[in-house]
Amino acid sequence: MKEPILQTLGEFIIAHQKDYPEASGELSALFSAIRLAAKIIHRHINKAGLIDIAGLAGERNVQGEEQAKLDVMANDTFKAALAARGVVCGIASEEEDHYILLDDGLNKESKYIVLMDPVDGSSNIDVNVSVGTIFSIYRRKSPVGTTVTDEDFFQPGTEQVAAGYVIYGSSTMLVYTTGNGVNGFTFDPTLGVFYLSHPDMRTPETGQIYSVNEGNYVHFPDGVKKYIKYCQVEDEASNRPYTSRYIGSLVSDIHRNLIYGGIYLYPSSSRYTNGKLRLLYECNPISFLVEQAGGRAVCEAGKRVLEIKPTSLHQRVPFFAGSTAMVADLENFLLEDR
Ligand code: P6P
Repeated sequence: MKEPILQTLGEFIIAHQKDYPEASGELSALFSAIRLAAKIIHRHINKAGLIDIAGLAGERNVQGEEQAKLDVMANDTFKAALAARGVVCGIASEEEDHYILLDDGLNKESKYIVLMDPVDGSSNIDVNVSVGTIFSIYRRKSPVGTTVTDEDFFQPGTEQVAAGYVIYGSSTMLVYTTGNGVNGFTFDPTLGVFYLSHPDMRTPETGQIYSVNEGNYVHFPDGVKKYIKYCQVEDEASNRPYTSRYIGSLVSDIHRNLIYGGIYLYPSSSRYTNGKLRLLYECNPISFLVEQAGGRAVCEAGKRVLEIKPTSLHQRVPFFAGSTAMVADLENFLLEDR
Protein backbone atom coordinates (compact mmCIF):
# COMPACT_ATOMS: atom_id res chain seq x y z
CA MET A 1 0.00 0.00 0.00
CA LYS A 2 1.40 3.41 -0.99
CA GLU A 3 2.00 5.32 2.23
CA PRO A 4 0.33 8.78 2.12
CA ILE A 5 2.86 11.62 2.34
CA LEU A 6 1.67 13.38 5.47
CA GLN A 7 2.38 17.01 6.15
CA THR A 8 5.00 17.59 8.84
CA LEU A 9 4.40 19.95 11.76
CA GLY A 10 7.05 22.30 10.37
CA GLU A 11 5.39 22.40 6.95
CA PHE A 12 1.98 22.92 8.57
CA ILE A 13 3.23 25.84 10.68
CA ILE A 14 4.80 27.54 7.66
CA ALA A 15 1.71 26.91 5.52
CA HIS A 16 -0.49 28.51 8.21
CA GLN A 17 1.84 31.37 9.06
CA LYS A 18 -0.44 33.51 6.90
CA ASP A 19 -3.12 33.02 9.64
CA TYR A 20 -0.96 35.46 11.55
CA PRO A 21 -0.27 38.27 9.07
CA GLU A 22 1.60 40.24 11.70
CA ALA A 23 3.70 37.22 12.59
CA SER A 24 7.29 37.83 11.65
CA GLY A 25 8.12 34.14 11.85
CA GLU A 26 8.66 34.50 15.62
CA LEU A 27 5.65 32.32 16.39
CA SER A 28 6.90 29.66 13.97
CA ALA A 29 10.30 29.74 15.68
CA LEU A 30 8.55 29.50 19.06
CA PHE A 31 6.67 26.38 17.94
CA SER A 32 9.93 24.98 16.65
CA ALA A 33 11.40 25.33 20.15
CA ILE A 34 8.38 23.58 21.69
CA ARG A 35 8.64 20.81 19.09
CA LEU A 36 12.32 20.25 19.91
CA ALA A 37 11.71 20.17 23.67
CA ALA A 38 8.84 17.71 23.17
CA LYS A 39 11.13 15.36 21.24
CA ILE A 40 13.75 15.47 24.01
CA ILE A 41 11.17 14.77 26.72
CA HIS A 42 9.65 11.98 24.60
CA ARG A 43 13.09 10.34 24.47
CA HIS A 44 13.52 10.52 28.27
CA ILE A 45 10.00 9.31 29.05
CA ASN A 46 10.31 6.34 26.72
CA LYS A 47 13.33 5.17 28.71
CA ALA A 48 12.00 6.13 32.15
CA GLY A 49 12.70 2.71 33.62
CA LEU A 50 16.24 2.67 32.27
CA ILE A 51 17.51 6.17 33.06
CA ASP A 52 17.35 8.09 36.28
CA ILE A 53 14.28 10.28 35.70
CA ALA A 54 11.64 8.32 37.59
CA GLY A 55 10.97 9.12 41.21
CA LEU A 56 11.38 12.30 43.21
CA ALA A 57 13.96 15.04 42.82
CA GLY A 58 14.03 15.77 46.54
CA GLU A 59 12.70 19.33 46.11
CA ARG A 60 9.22 20.87 46.48
CA ASN A 61 7.70 23.38 44.03
CA VAL A 62 5.91 26.57 44.98
CA GLN A 63 2.75 24.54 45.38
CA GLY A 64 4.52 22.54 48.09
CA GLU A 65 4.29 19.48 45.87
CA GLU A 66 7.26 17.13 45.66
CA GLN A 67 8.97 17.59 42.31
CA ALA A 68 9.61 14.49 40.24
CA LYS A 69 12.98 14.27 38.50
CA LEU A 70 11.06 14.39 35.24
CA ASP A 71 9.47 17.72 36.26
CA VAL A 72 12.89 19.28 36.75
CA MET A 73 14.35 17.80 33.55
CA ALA A 74 11.36 18.88 31.45
CA ASN A 75 11.29 22.37 32.95
CA ASP A 76 14.98 22.87 32.21
CA THR A 77 14.56 21.49 28.68
CA PHE A 78 11.71 23.85 27.77
CA LYS A 79 13.46 26.87 29.28
CA ALA A 80 16.63 26.13 27.35
CA ALA A 81 14.84 25.48 24.05
CA LEU A 82 12.69 28.63 24.35
CA ALA A 83 15.54 30.89 25.50
CA ALA A 84 17.85 29.74 22.70
CA ARG A 85 15.61 31.06 19.91
CA GLY A 86 15.35 34.68 20.98
CA VAL A 87 11.57 34.58 20.52
CA VAL A 88 10.28 34.62 24.12
CA CYS A 89 10.66 37.46 26.64
CA GLY A 90 9.19 35.67 29.63
CA ILE A 91 8.29 32.17 30.87
CA ALA A 92 5.97 31.03 33.68
CA SER A 93 6.03 27.42 34.80
CA GLU A 94 4.35 25.23 37.38
CA GLU A 95 7.90 24.41 38.49
CA GLU A 96 8.99 28.03 39.00
CA ASP A 97 7.95 30.19 41.97
CA HIS A 98 7.89 33.35 39.83
CA TYR A 99 7.94 34.01 36.11
CA ILE A 100 11.34 34.10 34.45
CA LEU A 101 12.53 37.21 32.61
CA LEU A 102 14.41 36.55 29.37
CA ASP A 103 15.91 39.97 28.80
CA ASP A 104 19.16 39.10 27.08
CA GLY A 105 19.76 40.03 23.46
CA LEU A 106 17.01 38.99 21.07
CA ASN A 107 14.69 37.64 23.80
CA LYS A 108 14.17 41.12 25.21
CA GLU A 109 12.89 42.27 21.78
CA SER A 110 10.41 39.37 21.56
CA LYS A 111 6.67 39.95 21.78
CA TYR A 112 5.67 36.52 23.16
CA ILE A 113 5.49 34.95 26.61
CA VAL A 114 4.96 31.25 27.37
CA LEU A 115 3.21 29.66 30.35
CA MET A 116 3.59 25.94 30.83
CA ASP A 117 3.20 22.83 32.88
CA PRO A 118 6.31 21.00 31.63
CA VAL A 119 5.02 17.56 32.62
CA ASP A 120 1.55 17.34 34.12
CA GLY A 121 0.91 14.25 36.21
CA SER A 122 4.62 13.37 36.16
CA SER A 123 4.35 10.83 39.00
CA ASN A 124 2.40 8.65 36.56
CA ILE A 125 5.59 7.71 34.70
CA ASP A 126 6.69 5.67 37.75
CA VAL A 127 3.86 3.29 36.84
CA ASN A 128 3.98 3.72 33.04
CA VAL A 129 0.83 5.82 32.72
CA SER A 130 0.82 8.50 30.01
CA VAL A 131 1.61 12.11 30.96
CA GLY A 132 1.56 15.42 29.12
CA THR A 133 3.07 18.86 28.61
CA ILE A 134 0.68 21.84 28.52
CA PHE A 135 1.62 25.24 27.04
CA SER A 136 -0.02 28.61 26.52
CA ILE A 137 1.29 31.53 24.44
CA TYR A 138 0.38 35.23 24.76
CA ARG A 139 1.52 38.42 23.12
CA ARG A 140 3.07 40.66 25.78
CA LYS A 141 1.05 43.72 26.86
CA SER A 142 3.95 45.83 28.12
CA PRO A 143 6.13 47.63 25.54
CA VAL A 144 8.52 45.43 23.56
CA GLY A 145 12.09 45.91 24.78
CA THR A 146 11.07 46.48 28.41
CA THR A 147 11.12 43.91 31.21
CA VAL A 148 7.96 41.80 31.38
CA THR A 149 5.53 42.49 34.23
CA ASP A 150 2.50 40.93 35.92
CA GLU A 151 0.34 42.64 33.28
CA ASP A 152 1.87 40.35 30.66
CA PHE A 153 1.15 37.15 32.59
CA PHE A 154 -2.21 37.96 34.16
CA GLN A 155 -4.15 38.13 30.91
CA PRO A 156 -7.51 36.34 30.54
CA GLY A 157 -7.42 33.12 28.51
CA THR A 158 -9.33 34.80 25.70
CA GLU A 159 -6.09 36.68 24.90
CA GLN A 160 -4.11 33.52 24.15
CA VAL A 161 -2.34 33.53 20.80
CA ALA A 162 -1.91 29.75 20.89
CA ALA A 163 -2.20 26.79 23.25
CA GLY A 164 -1.49 23.10 23.09
CA TYR A 165 -0.42 19.92 24.77
CA VAL A 166 1.97 17.09 24.09
CA ILE A 167 0.68 13.68 25.19
CA TYR A 168 3.38 11.08 25.83
CA GLY A 169 1.18 8.03 25.46
CA SER A 170 1.05 4.89 23.32
CA SER A 171 2.27 7.37 20.74
CA THR A 172 3.50 10.90 21.33
CA MET A 173 1.22 13.59 19.91
CA LEU A 174 1.35 17.36 19.80
CA VAL A 175 -2.12 18.96 19.67
CA TYR A 176 -2.43 22.73 19.33
CA THR A 177 -4.57 25.65 18.27
CA THR A 178 -3.85 29.22 17.19
CA GLY A 179 -7.54 30.08 17.23
CA ASN A 180 -8.24 28.52 13.84
CA GLY A 181 -9.32 25.06 14.95
CA VAL A 182 -7.34 22.22 16.54
CA ASN A 183 -4.82 19.98 14.79
CA GLY A 184 -3.01 16.89 16.07
CA PHE A 185 0.43 15.67 15.04
CA THR A 186 1.83 12.22 15.77
CA PHE A 187 5.56 11.78 16.38
CA ASP A 188 7.45 9.22 14.28
CA PRO A 189 10.48 8.47 16.48
CA THR A 190 12.25 6.60 13.69
CA LEU A 191 12.44 9.83 11.69
CA GLY A 192 12.16 12.32 14.56
CA VAL A 193 9.27 14.07 12.81
CA PHE A 194 5.74 15.08 13.90
CA TYR A 195 3.21 14.35 11.11
CA LEU A 196 -0.32 15.76 10.76
CA SER A 197 -2.44 12.77 11.83
CA HIS A 198 -5.57 14.44 13.28
CA PRO A 199 -6.54 17.42 11.09
CA ASP A 200 -9.29 19.77 12.31
CA MET A 201 -10.12 17.89 15.53
CA ARG A 202 -13.74 18.33 16.61
CA THR A 203 -15.18 17.02 19.87
CA PRO A 204 -18.64 15.36 19.72
CA GLU A 205 -21.56 17.52 20.90
CA THR A 206 -22.22 14.88 23.57
CA GLY A 207 -20.68 11.67 24.87
CA GLN A 208 -20.90 8.90 27.41
CA ILE A 209 -17.67 9.37 29.39
CA TYR A 210 -17.35 11.29 32.64
CA SER A 211 -13.91 11.78 34.21
CA VAL A 212 -13.66 12.71 37.89
CA ASN A 213 -11.85 11.43 40.98
CA GLU A 214 -14.87 9.86 42.65
CA GLY A 215 -12.75 9.23 45.74
CA ASN A 216 -13.42 12.89 46.56
CA TYR A 217 -17.19 12.53 46.09
CA VAL A 218 -18.13 13.26 49.71
CA HIS A 219 -16.23 16.58 49.52
CA PHE A 220 -17.86 17.82 46.30
CA PRO A 221 -20.49 20.59 46.08
CA ASP A 222 -24.07 19.20 46.01
CA GLY A 223 -24.58 20.15 42.34
CA VAL A 224 -21.56 18.06 41.32
CA LYS A 225 -22.75 15.14 43.44
CA LYS A 226 -26.15 15.30 41.75
CA TYR A 227 -24.53 15.37 38.31
CA ILE A 228 -22.36 12.32 39.10
CA LYS A 229 -25.47 10.43 40.25
CA TYR A 230 -27.21 11.58 37.04
CA CYS A 231 -24.34 10.03 35.03
CA GLN A 232 -24.86 6.74 36.88
CA VAL A 233 -28.66 6.45 36.58
CA GLU A 234 -30.15 4.13 33.91
CA ASP A 235 -31.84 6.08 31.11
CA GLU A 236 -31.83 4.43 27.70
CA ALA A 237 -32.96 7.57 25.87
CA SER A 238 -29.82 9.45 26.94
CA ASN A 239 -27.47 6.44 26.84
CA ARG A 240 -27.00 6.45 30.60
CA PRO A 241 -25.40 5.17 32.75
CA TYR A 242 -22.28 6.76 31.31
CA THR A 243 -18.83 5.23 31.54
CA SER A 244 -16.42 6.45 34.22
CA ARG A 245 -12.87 6.92 32.89
CA TYR A 246 -10.25 8.78 34.98
CA ILE A 247 -6.52 8.05 34.87
CA GLY A 248 -5.25 10.96 36.94
CA SER A 249 -3.45 12.56 34.02
CA LEU A 250 -5.27 15.68 32.79
CA VAL A 251 -3.87 15.67 29.25
CA SER A 252 -4.70 11.98 28.76
CA ASP A 253 -8.25 12.33 30.12
CA ILE A 254 -8.87 15.46 28.06
CA HIS A 255 -7.38 13.94 24.87
CA ARG A 256 -9.57 10.83 25.11
CA ASN A 257 -12.71 12.86 25.85
CA LEU A 258 -11.90 15.32 23.05
CA ILE A 259 -11.90 12.46 20.55
CA TYR A 260 -14.70 10.27 21.96
CA GLY A 261 -16.81 12.95 23.61
CA GLY A 262 -17.05 13.27 27.37
CA ILE A 263 -16.67 15.60 30.35
CA TYR A 264 -13.73 16.13 32.72
CA LEU A 265 -14.46 17.49 36.19
CA TYR A 266 -12.09 18.81 38.85
CA PRO A 267 -14.47 20.56 41.29
CA SER A 268 -13.68 22.54 44.40
CA SER A 269 -13.69 20.42 47.55
CA SER A 270 -12.83 20.67 51.24
CA ARG A 271 -9.23 19.75 50.26
CA TYR A 272 -9.00 22.09 47.27
CA THR A 273 -11.32 25.00 48.07
CA ASN A 274 -10.68 26.53 44.62
CA GLY A 275 -10.16 23.26 42.79
CA LYS A 276 -6.75 21.69 42.16
CA LEU A 277 -5.93 22.69 38.60
CA ARG A 278 -4.04 25.92 37.86
CA LEU A 279 -5.73 28.54 35.77
CA LEU A 280 -2.82 29.96 33.81
CA TYR A 281 -0.95 26.91 32.55
CA GLU A 282 -3.51 24.10 32.80
CA CYS A 283 -7.12 25.32 32.61
CA ASN A 284 -6.69 28.21 30.15
CA PRO A 285 -4.74 26.32 27.47
CA ILE A 286 -6.97 23.25 27.77
CA SER A 287 -10.09 25.45 27.65
CA PHE A 288 -8.84 27.21 24.49
CA LEU A 289 -8.32 23.83 22.81
CA VAL A 290 -11.67 22.41 23.98
CA GLU A 291 -13.59 25.47 22.77
CA GLN A 292 -11.71 25.51 19.46
CA ALA A 293 -12.71 21.85 19.00
CA GLY A 294 -16.38 22.76 19.56
CA GLY A 295 -16.63 21.97 23.29
CA ARG A 296 -17.18 24.05 26.43
CA ALA A 297 -15.05 24.81 29.51
CA VAL A 298 -16.40 26.52 32.66
CA CYS A 299 -15.31 27.11 36.26
CA GLU A 300 -18.92 27.52 37.47
CA ALA A 301 -22.37 27.59 35.85
CA GLY A 302 -22.35 30.16 33.06
CA LYS A 303 -18.72 31.27 33.49
CA ARG A 304 -16.17 30.40 30.80
CA VAL A 305 -12.72 29.66 32.18
CA LEU A 306 -11.21 31.83 29.44
CA GLU A 307 -12.97 34.93 30.77
CA ILE A 308 -11.46 34.74 34.27
CA LYS A 309 -9.20 37.72 35.04
CA PRO A 310 -6.12 36.15 36.66
CA THR A 311 -4.89 37.56 39.97
CA SER A 312 -1.95 35.28 40.77
CA LEU A 313 0.48 33.09 38.85
CA HIS A 314 -0.44 29.75 40.43
CA GLN A 315 -4.08 30.33 41.21
CA ARG A 316 -6.41 27.36 41.05
CA VAL A 317 -9.97 27.23 39.73
CA PRO A 318 -12.70 24.59 39.60
CA PHE A 319 -12.61 23.07 36.11
CA PHE A 320 -15.31 21.42 34.00
CA ALA A 321 -14.59 20.82 30.30
CA GLY A 322 -15.71 18.69 27.39
CA SER A 323 -18.71 18.02 25.17
CA THR A 324 -21.03 21.02 25.14
CA ALA A 325 -24.25 19.10 25.96
CA MET A 326 -22.61 17.31 28.92
CA VAL A 327 -21.12 20.51 30.36
CA ALA A 328 -24.53 22.19 29.94
CA ASP A 329 -26.19 19.36 31.90
CA LEU A 330 -23.65 19.82 34.69
CA GLU A 331 -24.22 23.59 34.72
CA ASN A 332 -27.93 23.00 35.22
CA PHE A 333 -27.19 20.92 38.34
CA LEU A 334 -24.78 23.60 39.58
CA LEU A 335 -27.47 26.27 39.06
CA GLU A 336 -29.98 24.23 41.10
CA ASP A 337 -27.34 24.12 43.82
CA ARG A 338 -26.98 27.91 44.00
P1 P6P B 1 -6.20 13.74 41.78
C1 P6P B 1 -2.04 15.60 38.11
O1 P6P B 1 -1.48 15.85 39.38
C2 P6P B 1 -3.20 16.55 37.92
O2 P6P B 1 -2.73 17.86 37.96
C3 P6P B 1 -3.94 16.25 36.62
O3 P6P B 1 -3.08 15.79 35.64
C4 P6P B 1 -4.94 15.18 37.04
O4 P6P B 1 -6.11 15.19 36.25
C5 P6P B 1 -5.25 15.56 38.49
O5 P6P B 1 -4.15 16.34 38.97
C6 P6P B 1 -5.36 14.32 39.35
O6 P6P B 1 -5.65 14.78 40.67
O7 P6P B 1 -6.48 14.60 42.98
O8 P6P B 1 -7.46 13.13 41.19
O9 P6P B 1 -5.10 12.73 41.97
